[in-house]
Amino acid sequence: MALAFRVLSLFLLVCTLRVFSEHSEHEHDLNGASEDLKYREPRYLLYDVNPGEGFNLRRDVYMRIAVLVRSLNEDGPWTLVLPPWSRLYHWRSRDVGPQERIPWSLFFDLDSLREFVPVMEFHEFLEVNKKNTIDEVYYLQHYKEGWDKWEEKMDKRPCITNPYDWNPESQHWYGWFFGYNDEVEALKMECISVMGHAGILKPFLLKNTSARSVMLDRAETVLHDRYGDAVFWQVRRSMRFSKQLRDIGDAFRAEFLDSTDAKDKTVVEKSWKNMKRKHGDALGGPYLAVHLRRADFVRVREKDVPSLKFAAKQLKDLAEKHSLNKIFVATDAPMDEYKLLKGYIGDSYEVFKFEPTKQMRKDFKDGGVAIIDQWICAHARLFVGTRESTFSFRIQDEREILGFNPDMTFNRLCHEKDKKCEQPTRWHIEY
Ligand SMILES: Nc1nc2c(ncn2[C@@H]2O[C@H](COP(=O)(O)OP(=O)(O)O)[C@@H](O)[C@H]2O)c(=O)[nH]1
Ligand SMILES: [Mg+2]
Repeated sequence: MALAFRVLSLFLLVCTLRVFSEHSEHEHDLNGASEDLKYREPRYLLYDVNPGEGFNLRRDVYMRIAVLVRSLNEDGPWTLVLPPWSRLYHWRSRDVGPQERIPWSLFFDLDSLREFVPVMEFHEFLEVNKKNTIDEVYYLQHYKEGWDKWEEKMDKRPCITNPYDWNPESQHWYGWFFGYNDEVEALKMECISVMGHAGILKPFLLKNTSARSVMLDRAETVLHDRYGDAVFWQVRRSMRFSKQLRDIGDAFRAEFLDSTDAKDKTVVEKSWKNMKRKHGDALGGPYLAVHLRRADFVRVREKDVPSLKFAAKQLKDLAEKHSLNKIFVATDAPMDEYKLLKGYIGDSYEVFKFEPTKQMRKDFKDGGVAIIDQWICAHARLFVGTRESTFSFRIQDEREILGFNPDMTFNRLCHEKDKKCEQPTRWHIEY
């Protein structure tokens, strides 16, 4: 079954690539020389992110790089190689098997991603690449001297820090490579100081290197070309969660929250391209959802994270105001904190939390369970998040895509001392 799936996905991938190259400007006679075939082979762009970054910022970095690769495809076929998910800081569960080398297909719908840009998994790349080396790695960094005025620029510079090591035996570079450090090496490694948007890398990739596979490490160093424009939203809309995770979330909504797409006006089109909702189109299920970010935030964002008691008060006030009797809680808090919160909310409201089965946790790991929480939050009548949490931000964009009234989305909990309680910036969808 797993093998059949892999064969099928490889086949689909090859089809996608073919379609892509058929539109390329380097169209040649298919019966032509091997030279032509060589030209038609795609180049591969790989990337990685600062190891300390969490899942939801990584999703944002994908968007920046996907826009770059799409733009590279105006010149010739390029494929974006998806960085496997390995050992993220927040994935602490010990009883779910190793949380390493997780392919994107566990979390995302790759066919949907491919409607924006050609992508492939890293293990697929290793298969088509036929060798365990990446041609060139560019480690992005800031300018050592800092900067006084913003200007777009990039320069090859000595590395300020360098996590890659030269292997004198193989004459290659060792590196982390998404947890494939025992198997994969790079032929060349250099550092580039850069200040600018992801698009600044395009001329470099087209003119200054002809390597077949190029990896950009610390890709979060470059910014979105245009944050919040229609292209930004296209790539965001293409980032659909995998069907299996959405199904689990939907089943939970139906069973406990009296929430179904037809009733809540959140039916999704088969392709994201056909989905152009307006604010207010979606109603959402009859529940309030909160993303209560705790764990490290209690320490590092002390001023923004309310006490559990004050969080409970805010939730009760909101539920009452909107006549909602059910409260769904997505949180990274330990169970005892969740129980305290539930106690503070009291018996006037039904309080829910998604509790995965042991098998679900094994199958989908901490990352998958978090996505199910996000999906359930995305379908609530009213959503309240945590300040500066990218986990909350991704729920907000999901709700923009579904077509909620922004008043029901851009809300957050506040600390008891924060009398102003400024609400989140409203990043509205553009088509
Ligand atoms: N299941 C679940 N996990 C969460 C929740 N909030 C945070 N997490 C976990 O903690 C991580 C937080 O990191 P990140 O994605 O960077 O979001 P941020 O740190 O809030 O900006 C998530 O990726 C999840 O693994 C939650 O409500 N439910
Ligand atoms: Mg984080």
